[in-house]
Amino acid sequence: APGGDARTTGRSVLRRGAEEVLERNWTGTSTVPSLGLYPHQWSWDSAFIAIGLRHVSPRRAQTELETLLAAQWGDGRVPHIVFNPSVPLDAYFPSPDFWRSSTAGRAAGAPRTVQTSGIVQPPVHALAAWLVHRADPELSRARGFLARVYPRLAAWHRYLLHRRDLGGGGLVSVVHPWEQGMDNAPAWDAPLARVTPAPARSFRRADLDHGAAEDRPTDLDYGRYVRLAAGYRDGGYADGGGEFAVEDPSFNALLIASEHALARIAHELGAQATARHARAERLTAALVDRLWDPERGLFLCRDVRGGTLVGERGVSGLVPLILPGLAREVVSAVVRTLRGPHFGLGTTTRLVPSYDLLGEAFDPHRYWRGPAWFNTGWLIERGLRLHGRPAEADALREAVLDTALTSDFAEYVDPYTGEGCGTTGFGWTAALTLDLLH
Ligand code: 9WN
Repeated sequence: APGGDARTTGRSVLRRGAEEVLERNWTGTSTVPSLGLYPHQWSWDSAFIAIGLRHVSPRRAQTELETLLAAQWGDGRVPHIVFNPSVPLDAYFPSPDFWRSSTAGRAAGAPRTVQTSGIVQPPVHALAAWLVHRADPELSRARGFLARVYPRLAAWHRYLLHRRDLGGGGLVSVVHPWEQGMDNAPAWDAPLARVTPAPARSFRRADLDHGAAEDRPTDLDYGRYVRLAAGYRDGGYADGGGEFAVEDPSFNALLIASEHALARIAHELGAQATARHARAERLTAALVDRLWDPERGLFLCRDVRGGTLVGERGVSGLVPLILPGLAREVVSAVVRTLRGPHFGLGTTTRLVPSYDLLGEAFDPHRYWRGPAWFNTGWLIERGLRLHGRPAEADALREAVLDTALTSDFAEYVDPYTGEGCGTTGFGWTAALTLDLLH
């Protein structure tokens, strides 16, 4: 049919476009999220990028993860940014002279030769490593890929589970909104309100050279981000005492999914896997116990310092749909919420907004306060498929692919119109497009 031909052509244009973005953003050892706005290596970006890159070059996908893991700290943390020394200091803020990892992070075992940030990002890496391995098991075995990354991934999870259980209930806390990856999500507003912002004059934002101010976090948010990060640094990046600690559903769900992947990796390497699967199941139970809200039909963030659940509905609360061990009634409730008025999937929207369409803080263009992002779209698509909802998964996949093409691989888009926001040529948008095309 002529319609079918047009679609096939459209898809091959999309595939070529996505491959070109990954090619342009490749530095030789890793892929930058964006040439202008984010010119270094980011932790969870690299995991998502490797998941797409495995379809283009399994070797490059392995290298992507190996480069990131080579910057791991002695205490097991995987830093959220690995800085490229050939990029000028003022190209991104906060730069290496802010984090001072090799001096301030000495006690925590920061690497000496490479500069990094001192906070972390969501642990998508073991999941990515497993998917990368499966793309070309022969090459992976020949290079000893899994055998080399396994101990590092295990130490990473150990760090999170042992040093970051700040609420004492078995889940991991983030100590900075940048760690969770959805930087200005409205769920952070209440816990962040306790943090005195650093004066706007005390730092210079480089992001505004590349992105429209209306699409980015506000100066007030930045003041608080800077104050929190500086406090963590000045305490030698030791965990426990900070004024911000939040248990987030997406961060913990990604850890659980990665723990299941680590079990598969262990099994592939001939080691014991059952203890890891069991741990993932215990963590799933803790997630439901501590963060599930049956009335709202989604997971919430727990403000550990304030001792309360935060009543905001965000996409983070839907991401646990990726978990295999979720009870049937929880799955049904999450899907109902996804399709209901707060997220509108299949009715008022074709993509998943990052925040409640009916929420007071909703803004269709401002970063994580409404726009649809491609990594969360990919995760929800995977969750729908896992839980036997192929029609909904297919519809979401089509919408994500169409929007990637029309927005030129935007960083995020207006959830109603699909209009691109932030930057274009964005790494994980291109990579996850490729993965959905396969
Ligand atoms: C701070 C790189 C990163 C993503 C985050 C996204 C944004 C950084 C920023 O860009 O955060 O880490 O400067 O705004 O929120 O999820 O990893 O793409």
